[in-house]
Amino acid sequence: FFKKREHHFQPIRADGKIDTMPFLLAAEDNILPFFDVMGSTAFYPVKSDIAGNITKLTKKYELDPEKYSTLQDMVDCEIEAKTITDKGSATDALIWLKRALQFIHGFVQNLLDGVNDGESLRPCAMKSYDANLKPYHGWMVQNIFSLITRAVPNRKDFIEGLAQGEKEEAVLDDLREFLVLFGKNIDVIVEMYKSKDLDMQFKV
Ligand code: 0SG
Repeated sequence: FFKKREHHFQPIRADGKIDTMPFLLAAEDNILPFFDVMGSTAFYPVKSDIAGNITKLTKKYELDPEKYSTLQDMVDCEIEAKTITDKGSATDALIWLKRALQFIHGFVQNLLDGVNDGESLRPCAMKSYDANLKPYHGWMVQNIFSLITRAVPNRKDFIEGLAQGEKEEAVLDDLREFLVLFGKNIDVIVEMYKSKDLDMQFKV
C-alpha cells in the first residue's frame, strides 16, 4: 500500500527541519487514502478534518513558499507575528494534524504489537485514542469517537484492504517500514511544539 504511493515521508533534514511541501504531500497521499481502507463512511468526518488541516497549511505555504519552506519556519513566523492563537493559524492546524498523525501511528503500532482482541482492532484504536487524542476532547467528542471506533474493520479485512494482492507478511513489513520515517517526522513536530511550549491543552 505505502510502497505504491507517489509521495513518501522524507528523512529529516540535516538542520533538523521538515520541508513543508513534501511533508504535506506525503500526509495527503499516505494518510487520507488510509481512511478509505478502513472501509466505512463513519470515518468521513475525521478524514475531512485532516484534509482541512492539510489544505489550510498548503494555502499558507503558497502565500510565500520561500518564507514558509519548512514547518519550523511557518510556526516561527507566527510566533514572531504573535498570531499563533489566532483562529485559522498554521500553528493550530499543525497541532491537530500532529495529533491525528500520532493517533494513526499509534493505531498501526498497536496492530503490529498485537494489541488487537482476536479479529477486533478496536482495542488498537482505543489505546491510541486514549494516548493521543482523548486529552484534547470534551465528553461529546469522546462519545462520538467511541461510536466511530465501532466501525473499525476487523483485522483480516483491514490487512486485505492494504494488501492489494500481497501476502499478510508483506503487508506487515510494509507497515513496519512506513512507521519508521512517518514516526521520525512526527517526533520532530512533537519536539518542536514541546520546545516552543505551543502544545495548547484546551479541549474541543
Ligand atoms: C446535533 C447532531 C450532532 C451530530 C454531530 C456529528 C458531528 C460529527 C463530528 C465528528 C467529529 C470528528 C472528529 C473531529 C474532531 C475535531 O473537532 C478535532 C478538532 O478539530 C480542529 O479544530 C480542526 O482540525 C482545526 O482545523 S484547522 O485546520 O482549521 O486548524 C480547527 O478547526 C480546530 C478548531 O478548534 S477550536 O478553535 O474550535 O478549538 N479534530 C481532531 O480531534 C482530529 C481528529 C483526528 C482523527 C484521527 C483518526 C481517528 C480515526 C478513528 C477510528 C479508528
